[in-house]
Amino acid sequence: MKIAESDLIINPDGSIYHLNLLPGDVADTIITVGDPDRVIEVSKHFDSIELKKGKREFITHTGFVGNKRVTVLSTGIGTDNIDIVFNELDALVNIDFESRTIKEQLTSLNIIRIGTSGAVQEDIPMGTILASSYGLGLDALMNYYVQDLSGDERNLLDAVKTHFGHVQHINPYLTAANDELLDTIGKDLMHGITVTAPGFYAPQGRKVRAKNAVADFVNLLNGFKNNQNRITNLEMETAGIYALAKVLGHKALSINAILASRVKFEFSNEPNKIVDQAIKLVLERI
Ligand code: R1P
Repeated sequence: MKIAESDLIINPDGSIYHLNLLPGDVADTIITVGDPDRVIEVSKHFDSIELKKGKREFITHTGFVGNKRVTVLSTGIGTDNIDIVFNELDALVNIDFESRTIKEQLTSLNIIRIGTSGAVQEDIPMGTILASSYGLGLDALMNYYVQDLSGDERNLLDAVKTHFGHVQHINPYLTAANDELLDTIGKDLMHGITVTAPGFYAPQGRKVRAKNAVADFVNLLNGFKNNQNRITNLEMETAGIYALAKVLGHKALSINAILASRVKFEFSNEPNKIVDQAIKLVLERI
């Protein structure tokens, strides 16, 4: 079936609407970062760069690490941006732009987020590089997609919903990391459930001037336990990445550079160094 021009917008030069990329501009291994300035911090480690493009907050560099073709792309902040990035990346590889139809042979991308994050458990030191075993979304993105949960995901999500019982207005969703990427790129790293919030201040329990509607938010998160699973950290993209990757048939892993402790009320004095360690670790393992 032909996809409508209003549903999948292709620019006059044949590029996809927001990302400004042509099919073929992206590698099968894609690193996503939130901050557009972090793209160059990743691609400066590439052995060669074949392409640099961008539009809005979506900056893309594609090149080679050894023999491996890799793309690094900035998403900006939040799961509303993840919706755009993931649908457009998928379209670049899985939609024939000429006929506007889904290709018969689908491509499954490997997508690795390198992002920053705050810890919600006391025993997680600043500078930890943490791999998200699950993404737990407190934002509304997955109210608009049909998700097919595994038994394991369903049980864990049910336990979270019971724990959040009194906070009725949140409808959380949950997706596991891709096992293969977690066992390779995420091997030897601390693992945990990463909470994805729909904002940075009250939606992550920060108190500045406005009055927060959810009391003791960080304690609500760090008090959750289910078998060996606990909530380790907070950020703003992982759950959307995991959920949409699975819906679209891609593999995803989120690597978090822990720059803050939300329980000790501290922020790192060497954030760039920690992020660089996370970047080098991922590039060595992809
Ligand atoms: C908030 O400051 C931003 O930092 C974190 C959050 O997920 C959010 O995007 O990640 P990045 O450093 O990758 O942007």
